[in-house]
Amino acid sequence: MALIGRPNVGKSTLLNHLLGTKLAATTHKPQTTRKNLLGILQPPGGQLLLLDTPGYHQAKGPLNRFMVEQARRAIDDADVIGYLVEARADNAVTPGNERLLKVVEAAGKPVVLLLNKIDRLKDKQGLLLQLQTYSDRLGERMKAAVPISAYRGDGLTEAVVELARALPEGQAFFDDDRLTDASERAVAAEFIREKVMLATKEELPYSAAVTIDAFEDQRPKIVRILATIHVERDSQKPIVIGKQGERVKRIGVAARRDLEFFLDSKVYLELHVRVTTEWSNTPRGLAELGYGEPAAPDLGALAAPDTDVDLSALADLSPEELAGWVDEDSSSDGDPPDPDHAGPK
Ligand SMILES: Nc1nc2c(ncn2[C@@H]2O[C@H](COP(=O)(O)OP(=O)(O)O)[C@@H](O)[C@H]2O)c(=O)[nH]1
Ligand SMILES: [Mg+2]
Repeated sequence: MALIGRPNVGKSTLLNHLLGTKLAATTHKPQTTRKNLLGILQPPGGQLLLLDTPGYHQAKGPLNRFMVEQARRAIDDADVIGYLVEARADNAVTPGNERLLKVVEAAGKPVVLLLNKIDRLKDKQGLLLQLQTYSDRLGERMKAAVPISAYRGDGLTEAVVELARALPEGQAFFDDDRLTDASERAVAAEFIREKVMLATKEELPYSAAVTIDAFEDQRPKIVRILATIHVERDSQKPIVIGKQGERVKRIGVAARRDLEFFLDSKVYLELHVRVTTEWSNTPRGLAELGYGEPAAPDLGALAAPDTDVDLSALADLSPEELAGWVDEDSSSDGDPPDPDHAGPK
């Protein structure tokens, strides 16, 4: 299932609280999450796959487009949508949520509405107005609505129960001790980026990215990590480094603390700051810093294309014959066209 919502509504906080450990980066700044991140919740006798997503917002520029595309893809792939909205005491739907609500309506999937940050809401009665609005709009698709505080933990058991109830039964995908499908390297990069965001206030908008240059796992002794913080412009470098390097040092100390907890090991962390000009403005720059298409085709790419050919004869083929067919197809014209040789311009 996918955790969907506007930037800053608390999706990543919810994921972390449910998993009982910090996995996703969370800050008070919008657009902290840039890429979908899978958390695997393992209640007794089941497995819930929760996809944390970037906030749904109006996309300007390649990085924002990538982020919104991630959220859309999560909606497409999910069996159930966990739709987070900020709890409020009236029936208003903010313009941002209105756009997202339309996407959720169009997806036609079961929705569990999660009204987050109830700890900040004084007038709990007013929640009913908000609930009614969403229930009118989503109709039967809305399977449940649960007021929660992702931060404090209120309502989370009920939220999980409702999400699990809305999910179809299926095979467990992962081993029962897995927390995520993301690599430790990827998580390390996110933890460091979170600390950069927290340490830089508004001076450095959203132009930092982190790559891991080396990850030497010498557990149980130590994990040695070398990472680069990429900024877009020369003027941003001193903002991250700080006076006599004090800021980057603080970033390192804070990131190392989280990493030692996550990796359950002593960690040696070395950070470098580099200007990677306009990395967020080109698809190539984005891909190089980890915001590109995954190397392996995703399920979307493997979906059967529309065809008017009668495929019923396939049913009579043995598996061996079928394998032969598939091979032959993919070596001739089954491959997607090479974008660099896509014919006359
Ligand atoms: N008061 C309150 N704050 C919350 C709650 N959940 C999240 N937050 C805060 O909202 C901000 C955004 O959280 P985050 O999880 O990064 O939001 P995301 O962008 O939806 O992933 C952070 O400062 C969180 O501490 C909650 O239940 N109550
Ligand atoms: Mg987030």
